[in-house]
Amino acid sequence: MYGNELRNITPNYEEGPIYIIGVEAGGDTDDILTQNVHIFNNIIYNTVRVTQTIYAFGVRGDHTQAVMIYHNTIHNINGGLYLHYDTGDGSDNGVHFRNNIFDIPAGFPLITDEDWVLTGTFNLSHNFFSRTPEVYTGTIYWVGDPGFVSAPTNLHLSAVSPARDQALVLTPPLTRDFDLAARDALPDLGAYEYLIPAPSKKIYLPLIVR
Ligand SMILES: [Ca+2]
Repeated sequence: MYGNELRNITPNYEEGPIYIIGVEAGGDTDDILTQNVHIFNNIIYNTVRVTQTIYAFGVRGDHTQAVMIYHNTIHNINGGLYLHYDTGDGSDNGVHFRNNIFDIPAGFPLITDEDWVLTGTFNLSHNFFSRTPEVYTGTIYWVGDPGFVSAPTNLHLSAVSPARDQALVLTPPLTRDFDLAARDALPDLGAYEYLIPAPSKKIYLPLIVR
């Protein structure tokens, strides 16, 4: 799942939490694995909470392998990640969050952990958070203003964004961004690669004839 723009979502359900994107798996030992799921280069922004918290991602850790959630840009949503875990059987250590930007307003959760998931079930690194998450920061992360050009209308990174050139290079590398522009050798966090503007002036050399 990639290249989606999910915005202005205002679901109103009595029971929560609500996920914009959900990865669910079975909770019993003989349930099938949820595996080889790739969710990347999506932009998710501007939801309005009615009754229940709306999270960008809801992910269940049971029976998961190679669930990869990377290079997504999240802005102005009432929740970042909702993680939960029930009764996995030990093969369930494969949800990876890498190279995402979670720009969540103050007063709303960046990460909610329903069941205090087992160490190793969820793997986070190289994510950018608007502040320090409540749980599971991961090994390498950044906190602060991601430096968008003009949120929410333009979630590209500005020239001074601290999210530029910080991404973990994946295997195989992700070669394109949300706009299908080429990512460079030092990929940026989030859905967009910052493109160095082309020179705006042309240089004319003197023509010499002999
Ligand atoms: Ca770059």
